[in-house]
Amino acid sequence: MEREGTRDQASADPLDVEMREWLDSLDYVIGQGGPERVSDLLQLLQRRAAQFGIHLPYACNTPYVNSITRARQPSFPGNREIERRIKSVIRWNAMAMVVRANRLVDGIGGHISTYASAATLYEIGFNHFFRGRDHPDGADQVYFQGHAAPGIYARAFLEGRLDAAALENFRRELAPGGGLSSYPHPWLMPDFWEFPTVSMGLGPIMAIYQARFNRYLEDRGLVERTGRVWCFVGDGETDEPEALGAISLAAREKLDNLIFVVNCNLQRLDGPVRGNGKIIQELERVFRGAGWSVIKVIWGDSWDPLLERDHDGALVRRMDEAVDGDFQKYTVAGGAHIREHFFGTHPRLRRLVDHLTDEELSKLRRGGHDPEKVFAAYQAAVDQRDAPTVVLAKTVKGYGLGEAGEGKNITHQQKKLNEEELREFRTRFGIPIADEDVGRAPFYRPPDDSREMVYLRARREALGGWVPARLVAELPAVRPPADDLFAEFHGGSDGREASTTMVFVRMLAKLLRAEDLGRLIVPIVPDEARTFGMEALFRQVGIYSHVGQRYEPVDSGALLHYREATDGQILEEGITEAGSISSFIAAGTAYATHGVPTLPFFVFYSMFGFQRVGDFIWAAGDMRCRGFLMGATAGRTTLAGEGLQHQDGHSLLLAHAHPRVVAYDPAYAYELAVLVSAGIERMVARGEDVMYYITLTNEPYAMPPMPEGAAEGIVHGMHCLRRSALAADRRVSLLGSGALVREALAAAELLEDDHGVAADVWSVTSYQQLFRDALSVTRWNLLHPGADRRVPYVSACLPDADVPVVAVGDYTATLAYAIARWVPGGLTALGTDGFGRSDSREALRDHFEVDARHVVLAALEGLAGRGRVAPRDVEAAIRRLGIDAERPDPSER
Ligand SMILES: Cc1ncc(C[n+]2csc(CCOP(=O)(O)OP(=O)(O)O)c2C)c(N)n1
Ligand SMILES: [Mg+2]
Repeated sequence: MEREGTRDQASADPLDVEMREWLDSLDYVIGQGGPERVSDLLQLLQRRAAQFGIHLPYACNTPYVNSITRARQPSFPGNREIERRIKSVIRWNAMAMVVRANRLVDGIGGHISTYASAATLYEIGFNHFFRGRDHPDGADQVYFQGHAAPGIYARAFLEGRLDAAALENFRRELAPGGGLSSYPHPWLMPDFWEFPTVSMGLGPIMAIYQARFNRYLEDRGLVERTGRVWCFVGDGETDEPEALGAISLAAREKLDNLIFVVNCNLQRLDGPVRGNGKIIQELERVFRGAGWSVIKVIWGDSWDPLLERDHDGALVRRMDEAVDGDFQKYTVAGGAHIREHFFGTHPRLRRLVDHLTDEELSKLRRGGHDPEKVFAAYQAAVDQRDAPTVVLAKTVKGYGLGEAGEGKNITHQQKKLNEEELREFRTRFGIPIADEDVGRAPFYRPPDDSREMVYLRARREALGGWVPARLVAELPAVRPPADDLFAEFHGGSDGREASTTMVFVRMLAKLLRAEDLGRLIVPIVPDEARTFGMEALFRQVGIYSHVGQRYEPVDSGALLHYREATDGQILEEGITEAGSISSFIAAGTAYATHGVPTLPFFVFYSMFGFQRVGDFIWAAGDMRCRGFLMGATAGRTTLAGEGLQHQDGHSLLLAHAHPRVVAYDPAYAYELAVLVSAGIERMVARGEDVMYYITLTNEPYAMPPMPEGAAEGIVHGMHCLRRSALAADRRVSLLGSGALVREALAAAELLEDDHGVAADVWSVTSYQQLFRDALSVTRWNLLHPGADRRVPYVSACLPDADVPVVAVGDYTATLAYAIARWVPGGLTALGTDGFGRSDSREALRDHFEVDARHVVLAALEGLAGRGRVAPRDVEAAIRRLGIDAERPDPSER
């Protein structure tokens, strides 16, 4: 700074002369040698300086100007005027959609200002880049910013894909004839939206793994060619850890099929994203540091002449110096303010804009609103090789809303424009709506044969069809696995001990070899393959790596060495559940996005599943994702030793609420086999949009053979394991789940041997499925009072109100209590409420009061309640079982 001051005062300073000479030399090389030569020379100088111990300060930032100078901008291939008119009409309809919806139903919501800021970013994409399904080079996959949806609908309206009635019912999906969903929801609009993005941060990471999965499909020969992945992100959204959390993967994998466009309108919901700093510079640092190509689109063309006259760099310095809070203010405060506060800080700067009026100053456009600058950026992005690209585009939030909100802090939630504001909007964008009509905010579509409509259709045709569009093409027939694949698991283990995890790994290995289906299976693990004993698969099918294996693994001599291969099948994601579930989603939706029905099996620590990435699983349901979520090391007391943060006693409770998740807690190999087989049948053969969540445990025990006819009950949620042969009038039914089935069986023996109580034992594989069935039957009965009563499956299994029912499981008691309403005599549930802790299984089951002794106690107590056992006998049993009745409640410890 001081040096600059000195230069101003004395132009004959020898230092100045020296500087001039250096700059002249540089100009010469730029003129003669081109950019590569310049870059080589600068690097040479830098290395030379380093030899003398001189290091440049570390900088990941370039000056606050466009990455692509005017001189390097490609010529614009489109018709600027027609594209502007199309965009204006879309702007109007997008705004009108929200305004009309809120007039009809006050408070129905919707967003105007986000799309208003992003219209050029999208329209350049639609007119020049986004490839549809018919494009010979493969369709692009576009992740739209969720709350920019009105703009995307408004374009589809012009395209003739949505009619005015649909727009009229924006956010009123239950209106007659249906309506448009608030945000991109494939579940609700399965022909239109592909990617749900409105839970912020999920879109960006899903897009990264989508781009990587596309490479996987190509490398494994499952798809010949895939298109590009475009992800539109809000600048505020980048605060979400998921949004930036995987960007280094994208660079490491050299995903040049991936383009992020960050709409830097400098605002989020409440106010500025970085009032005291600069979001574009911050993101530039982060992305460059991670190895991305970064293209900044900051200034529109009206700034170019000013920058070209900025010989001493004063303007660029001022651009660097002003913070985002200032830039937001310039949008709102007008030309005189900009002259005074931005250019007025230095006499030379002020002189630079002497020839411009205040109005002209206020119209100096930002780069993200300049079609040619945006086009240049996208062109550079698609031309980029070996790295992903992020386009950082500076825009104005609520662009065009004027007094109604442009750049204001309230703009995010602006949903209502008065007549005056509508008129201004109409005039600013030249929409042919008469003064007397404008107050109604009618939708407007140019005549079909107008130049705009002809142009718009021609562009989409040239680019291969509509975007977004979700299509489920006729899928190739996939032969189901042969029956004998599962047969071995039905037969039991002959007394040999195995855990359900071990059984599953064996099943997976066999499935991977299955004809047809095998190659479609995508095993996914977040660095836990060894934990689950899956390392044999490394050799069998290999770990996917685009570059293969460039090193000799340390364990190369071992049979099960760490084998990476370009056609490897396993996605070994490293320690990222968010990344793994993103891969799961890409694989589980490939049937729709690529017409390839890949079937993912994501195996993870059950504790780090629904709890950690539940929002992704919710989005996966919305996306109609298919696949298996395998929650290994499940059960609060079954995973011994690992303690409070690992022991999962509630993932089934979380899974319970996911509409498209079918959740199971199997105990035995044959149950697992029946469930996996049923899941494959539903997802692959019948094409149902469901995901299976299946818990796996690491407790080894002998696997019994499958009882005759058990399969149906296993799928419905419960089947009988043991019918008591005891002819006693005191009977109980014991329900066990997962590994705790064995506690129920042990309790049955104790009850019979010590108390003369006949005990039937059921394995409940899914409280969720029992609950859903009962709920649906109850609803039907409610709506059909005159008809014969239907009976829920669980009530049919447990019909006798006189027989106490005790449920024991390794999950919170809520799970079993969910069905209590349909168990005629009610039930007592023993569960594992409270934090887990490290100890042996035996100690933990005692602690949580879910071992066989506590099941016996609950059964006796149930009989006592029915007058079948005397209370003092229950007290005696407590003593005999060694239960301390006064110890603290485990759910609070
Ligand atoms: C996970 C999550 N948290 C909060 C929200 C609510 N929300 C919707 S839009 C928004 C602000 C978005 O700001 P930005 O990302 O900058 O997008 P802009 O509208 O400015 O383009 C917020 C907080 C959400 N949709 N998802
Ligand atoms: Mg923003």
